[in-house]
Amino acid sequence: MPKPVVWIARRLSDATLDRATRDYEVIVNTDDTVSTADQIVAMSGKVDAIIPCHSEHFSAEVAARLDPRLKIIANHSVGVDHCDLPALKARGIVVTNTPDVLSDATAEIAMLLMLGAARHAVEGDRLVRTGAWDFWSPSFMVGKQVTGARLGIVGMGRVGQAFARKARGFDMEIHYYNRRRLTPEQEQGASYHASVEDLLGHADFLSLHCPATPETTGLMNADCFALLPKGAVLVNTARGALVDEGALLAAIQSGRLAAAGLDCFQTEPGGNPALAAHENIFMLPHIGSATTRTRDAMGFRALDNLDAFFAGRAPKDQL
Ligand code: 8YV
Repeated sequence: MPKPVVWIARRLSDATLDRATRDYEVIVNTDDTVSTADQIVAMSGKVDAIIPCHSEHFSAEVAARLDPRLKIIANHSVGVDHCDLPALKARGIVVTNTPDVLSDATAEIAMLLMLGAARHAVEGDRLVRTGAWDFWSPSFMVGKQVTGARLGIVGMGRVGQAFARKARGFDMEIHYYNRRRLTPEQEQGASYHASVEDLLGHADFLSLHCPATPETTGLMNADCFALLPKGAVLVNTARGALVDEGALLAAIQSGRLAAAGLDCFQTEPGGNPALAAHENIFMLPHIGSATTRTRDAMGFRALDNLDAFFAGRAPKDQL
């Protein structure tokens, strides 16, 4: 039987490409560019499966135009907000993602952003790097202490729980909002809040870990920023769509927020120049899961899903 044909839409890790090439007939986008809707539609007529990243958009309009040859989209991402799931389902296309394997790497970036935002990492680095560091005083670059502070987590799924585990190493008091309350075993002493609004007043640091959906888009708006304790710090490693960036800017300018740490933005790639003007916003270019180990694990998880599908089994991560 001929091997299924798989389009790998971005340059995945070498180990992933080696395994994919061993088991499938593979077409790799070696240019590593983001494909347009027309390019995705054109490729769908040549392949049985696609492994895309969050950068390839499968909107309802794209889904309607996909070639019937395409049977499965095995995402190399845990987030699937770039896929219109009902529209793909209506076309009979199976969609999978890569949960679990990126939780620790993403939680590490959340920790980096939280610490960096709290302790003036951007300004401090700039001062030393540019030779502008010509002064020291006990009142110089005084930050906000993370140890023992209250951490609010919105979305206590795999990444949220991984971040809570790491934050416990800093003796943080964990508060969370989640659609469903966790079991006491999963909570590990964290305090549950039945709404985001209830949570916010308890969050000296607030970290977002929920998916971007129509319900969570613009979740952090002006009203929500106003409910945070004055001088709170926002961390976002989930999706840019969760934050109203105009409201974030206003909260930084008013001092309602002392700082923010962001790995994702409404516009990606690119970010937001108005936010970039503030050194108390520590920013990274969507690299939460970008470690060698995690990239391999994400690629392998996507391939595990393909293997199951083409062996006639339900993929573990079918959505
Ligand atoms: C990835 C992500 O870098 O998994 C996700 O949802 O946003 C990131 O971890 C990206 O999607 C890789 O495809």
